[in-house]
Amino acid sequence: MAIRRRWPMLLVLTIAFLFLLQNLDFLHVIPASPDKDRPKQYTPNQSVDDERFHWENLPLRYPVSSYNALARSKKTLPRVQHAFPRESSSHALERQERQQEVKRVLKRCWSSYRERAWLSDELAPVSGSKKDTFGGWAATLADTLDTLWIADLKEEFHDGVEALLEIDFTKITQGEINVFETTIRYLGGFIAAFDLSGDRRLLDKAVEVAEMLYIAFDTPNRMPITRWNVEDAAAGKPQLAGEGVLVAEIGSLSLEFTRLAQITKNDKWYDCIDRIMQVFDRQQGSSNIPGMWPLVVNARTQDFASGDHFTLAAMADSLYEYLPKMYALLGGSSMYAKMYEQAMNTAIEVTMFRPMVPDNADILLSGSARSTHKGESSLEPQGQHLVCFAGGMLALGGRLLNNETHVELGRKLTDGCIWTYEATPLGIMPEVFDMQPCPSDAECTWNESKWKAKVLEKASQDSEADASSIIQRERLPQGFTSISDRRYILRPEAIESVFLLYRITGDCLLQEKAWQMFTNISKHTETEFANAALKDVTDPSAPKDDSMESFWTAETLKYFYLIFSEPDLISLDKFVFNTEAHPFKRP
Ligand SMILES: *[C@@H]1O[C@H](CO)[C@@H](O)[C@H](O)[C@H]1NC(C)=O
Ligand SMILES: *[C@@H]1O[C@H](CO)[C@@H](O)[C@H](O)[C@H]1NC(C)=O
Ligand SMILES: *[C@@H]1O[C@H](CO)[C@@H](O)[C@H](O)[C@H]1NC(C)=O
Ligand SMILES: CC(=O)N[C@H]1CO[C@H](CO)[C@@H](O)[C@@H]1O
Repeated sequence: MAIRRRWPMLLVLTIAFLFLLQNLDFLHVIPASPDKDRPKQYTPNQSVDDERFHWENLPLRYPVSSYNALARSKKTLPRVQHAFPRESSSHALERQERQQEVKRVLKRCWSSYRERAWLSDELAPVSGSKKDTFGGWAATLADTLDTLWIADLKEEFHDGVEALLEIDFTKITQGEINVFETTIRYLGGFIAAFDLSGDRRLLDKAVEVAEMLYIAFDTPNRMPITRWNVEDAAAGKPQLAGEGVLVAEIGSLSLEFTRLAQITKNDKWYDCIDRIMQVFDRQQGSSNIPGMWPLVVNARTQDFASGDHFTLAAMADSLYEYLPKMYALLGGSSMYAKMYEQAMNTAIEVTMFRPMVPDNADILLSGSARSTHKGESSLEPQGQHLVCFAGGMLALGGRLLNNETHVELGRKLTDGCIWTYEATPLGIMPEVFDMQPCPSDAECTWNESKWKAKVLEKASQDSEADASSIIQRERLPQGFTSISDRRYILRPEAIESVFLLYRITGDCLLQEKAWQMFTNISKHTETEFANAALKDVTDPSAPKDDSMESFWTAETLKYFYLIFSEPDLISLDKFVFNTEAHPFKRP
């Protein structure tokens, strides 16, 4: 409390001082264009005479001379959702029972958070204590609001909104914040909660977070700092964009800021992300694997093409996911259509493979590619839980851009995730593992001795062991050649794609698979208070981790709830989900 009170006064003095300094070289700064003829621009309700620090009053070192304007497309995009027929009453009954079970788990987690970790970032689900992991601004609360609304927990929602209004985004509990995580969880959470409820106070909160994040873009080339020291920024210290930044972190801020620009009719919010996406667009053909961008890029020199590691998986993921989603949110856009199509043409060819599995299932996984010379690449046949989003992305992109091949490939990738869930003793997929690619997608017959030979090769450090003893010791299900991370951290990506594919294709089998995933997950992760991450999905007796990240209630349970809802609840023709499962209204 003491810190919270003292902070703003200190800052006001520092800023006043820096403002004076700044004014000395004011002539070097290009003045921002006045917000001309935009009468409808939204003005947040902020009381200016409170004692809080206001980010929007911090002078910019590098203001923009004219904003890249948000375009409004008149195009009608193709229908995304399947035309669902009327369901039978027995199907409806079973579906509703399943949905109530998801809701029960959600309520249980929420009341433990309310009781034991209120206004902290996370509940610690094993010990029943709390922790701050994302800036200390009540991440679970901000991230879960829209889930509460969707699951018709309106009392909990309103209670949450009241508490949220007290969260002060100038109160920092850690030196550095992750701009991407703050954008997708907090900004995305507030925007979606506003889009659903229409409560203006949530929009004001979204603007408050965005005004803070906007300072991360205040660098000479307007590229944002992705791991950002908030205290230094608040003190007005000079900033430079990073030289090695993850493409996911710099490339997936676009949906949130674009939606904010649409709601507030303020181009400032679109401009800041458009400058980044223009660089991705211009350099898409220049990397070693044209169409894709390397995992790490240089934001300071704006070199987005040099690097040798290419993947749709961790640390790149939502850069690609946001391409078709931006297309949807903008109501069509030739730049995003081109970026999506070129990226997928390449990714399908160089990262996706059919693994050799005992039942010869016709499934796909998405691995990584290495390339040190333009035009050549080698596949790393890794599977990750996180990359399971890719099935849903391709199905959505395929519908929006009329490419049935993408919908089919999206289904095979989703089936790959379902398959790996079913292959482990707990019925839950591990974080990271390897499988053996078949010689071709068409020729893929299980060969046990080939699998064992690969297991031996991968475990080369124990030359004495034979394949069978490695398989036993490592608890490798048939088809897995190694498992390098055995955890399940309550992640959403598999159910996310199962949900999207269900809404897009209408295949009821996907609801059955979702139910199986849900029952296994809720059974194995349940604790006295809530649900916890698992240390090892291949060992039913393994202990749990004392962790429940906010995406469990923000994403995982939301998608489980929605797959058992009527298909017009958050229809994909009316909403687009950000990468934290926050639904934004499509214009
Ligand atoms: C603006 O916020 C104040 C509280 O901060 C509230 O009393 C007032 O009613 C709000 N005005 C509008 C127009 O919402
Ligand atoms: C559909 O996608 C595939 C793979 O990306 C591509 O090869 C094909 O040309 C696309 N078809 C159309 C009609 O765009
Ligand atoms: C299985 O793979 C081994 C090589 O690992 C090969 O010698 C054998 O012929 C294969 N079996 C079949 C039925 O293809
Ligand atoms: C491994 C495991 O527990 N799998 C179970 C997952 O859930 C379904 C029922 O929904 C069971 O049939 C599986 O045995």
